[in-house]
Amino acid sequence: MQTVNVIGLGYIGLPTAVLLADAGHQVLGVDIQEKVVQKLNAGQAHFEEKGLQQSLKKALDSGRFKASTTVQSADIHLIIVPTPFIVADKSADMSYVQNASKTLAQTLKAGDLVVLESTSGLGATRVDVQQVVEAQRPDLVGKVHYAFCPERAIPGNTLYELIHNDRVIGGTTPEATEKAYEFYQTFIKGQLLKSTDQVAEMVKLCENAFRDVNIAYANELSMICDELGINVWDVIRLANHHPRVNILQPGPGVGGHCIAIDPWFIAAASKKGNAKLITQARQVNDAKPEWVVAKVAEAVAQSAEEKPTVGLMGLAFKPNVDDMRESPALKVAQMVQKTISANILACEPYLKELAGFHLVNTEELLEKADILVMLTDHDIFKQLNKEQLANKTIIDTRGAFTHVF
Ligand code: SAJ
Repeated sequence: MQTVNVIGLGYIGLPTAVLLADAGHQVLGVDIQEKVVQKLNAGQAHFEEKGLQQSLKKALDSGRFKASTTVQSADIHLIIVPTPFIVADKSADMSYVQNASKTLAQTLKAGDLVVLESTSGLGATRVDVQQVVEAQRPDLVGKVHYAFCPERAIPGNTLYELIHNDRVIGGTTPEATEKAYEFYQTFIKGQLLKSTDQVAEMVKLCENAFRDVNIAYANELSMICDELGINVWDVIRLANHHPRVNILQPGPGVGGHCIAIDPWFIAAASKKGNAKLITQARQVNDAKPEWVVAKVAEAVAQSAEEKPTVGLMGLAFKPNVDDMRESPALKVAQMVQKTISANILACEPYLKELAGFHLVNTEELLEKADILVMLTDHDIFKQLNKEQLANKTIIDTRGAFTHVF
């Protein structure tokens, strides 16, 4: 058993904290949001994630987890705070990481381990954590261990993936790597792969850039096929029968706080402009919502109704989650609302309300919409049958209804 500070109780921090408590560690979850801390201590998770509510309750009942707005002395310190995207220069806002490091510095002691898990720009472990701590605590130079250990969990299956996925652990020194390895071994069942902080930082970014580039390929194919009147879903399904081909799925664009953002950090790091493909992929995926809006405008123009009703299906950034971060579906919805003259209805089963939108349930959407735009393929939508979708113009950005038609 070790004492652990988990700084940042968001989508990854909170699940990590409760898993650590379950593994027998004494965990203090730290968050700057007083409301979140109160809610958690009252046994209420502040976002939706499979199994999280029960795990939080269990962790609180065990007495090994509590939330607080202040850090305490501990052996291990995990920094899992947001690194928001700065649109202007396409870089990561490291101020939360720096502030967490400053706060931590006050309680650190010789022999402690500080691990950065937040997705960060390259070099962050040394610049935004180690150097910030050492500036505050010159007495601890060379006495605290620093490592980068990125998470790989997918929202919607975070608790399972946090434990079962392999993880890369990169210390700024071999001792730090070793210390972090020993700690992560206490609760991770996947393989722990030892490396350096710099390699680990790049690994995290390039995994998401890999997905982005491959989704861009699928999105580009979808636009070419549409132009040529070819069914892209059939093309991809059949091409994927080749033993060495695995084309991803086109959609309305790429969202979330990872894949749509991390590739920019690689591009920013290459001062010689070598990130050409990575940059191009970002542009293809970022432009996809506009392409979808143009499709909606075309359908509205061709409609027999004078002012047709457009039904937007799903606003979350991907299926079966309530997460709206960087959602391309939401971007489409906002552009449709702003630029297209039609009655606009939106259906997002994971949201009760959304400013600026008239949210309806599936029944009302199906009853009223002349044009249906499938944006986020939640399971509830995929269950619709041919009769329910009859007599509607359908723009299916996800291929969710390929089994129906
Ligand atoms: N998407 C497509 N086509 C696809 C797959 C995804 O359009 O074939 C879209 C989704 O609809 C969504 C976006 O891409 O808008 C991203 O969704 P995702 O489910 O692929 O990934 P995220 O952002 O939820 O989580 C990713 C994961 N990274 C990789 O798969 C390499 C996850 O493992 C990481 O932990 C997470 O980023 C992160 O935190 O970096």
